[in-house]
Amino acid sequence: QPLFSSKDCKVIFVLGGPGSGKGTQCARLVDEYGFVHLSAGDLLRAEQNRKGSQFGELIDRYIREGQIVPQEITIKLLENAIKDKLGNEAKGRVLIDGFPRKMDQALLFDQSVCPSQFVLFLDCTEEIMLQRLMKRGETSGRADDNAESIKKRFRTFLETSMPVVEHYEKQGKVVKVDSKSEVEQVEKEIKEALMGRGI
Ligand code: B4P
Repeated sequence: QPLFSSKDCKVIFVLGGPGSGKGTQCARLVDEYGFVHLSAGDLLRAEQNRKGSQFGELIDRYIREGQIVPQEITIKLLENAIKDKLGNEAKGRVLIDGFPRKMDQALLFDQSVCPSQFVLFLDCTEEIMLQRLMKRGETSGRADDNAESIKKRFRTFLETSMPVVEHYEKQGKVVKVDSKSEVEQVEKEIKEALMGRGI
């Protein structure tokens, strides 16, 4: 029995390669649609920096290496964040960006936290994603916005995260949007896609 009912808690996963625009686009959708936006990456970075966290070092290592942080940590952080933002009954719409990035996370979340509605998949090329991340790296201070980490993140995405997208595709749950163009254009296409899903 999942912790939250999918009748009350409407979960949309936002997936795409590193630099495909997940965080950027989610931030733009929040106000207009009344979504609560949770970023798996942001939650992990916040936990990493939290004083007294027992997972700080471990998270730092995984992020630097572009690897998937163990699901127990990520799922617990998401569960707490949902309760925090939506209350114990979790009534509302949630955009979860950068999650699930691995099959085990997808299955466990759908089974034990809340069955997701669908996946918004941002489709981009590695060439464009690399350019965006290197540019962000000039100012972000993020440990993983450098050429070496980015290469590893691309690999993890292809090997570990794409199977998740394929899993949901088989269930007819993937809404794919081209995210190669500029931010405003991508936003427009996402809105059209959401309308197509009755949102
Ligand atoms: P994330 O924090 O999710 O990082 P990301 O993939 O780079 O996406 P982000 O949302 O930040 O960037 P965006 O494309 O919007 O993950 C980082 C790491 O955390 C992972 O490698 C992993 O180690 C760990 N992690 C995260 N989730 C996990 C999970 N579920 N399980 C385990 N571990 C997990 O933007 C990138 C740049 O492009 C920005 O500078 C933006 O301004 C620019 N940009 C965006 N759209 C653009 C456009 N259309 N045109 C031009 N520039 C654009």
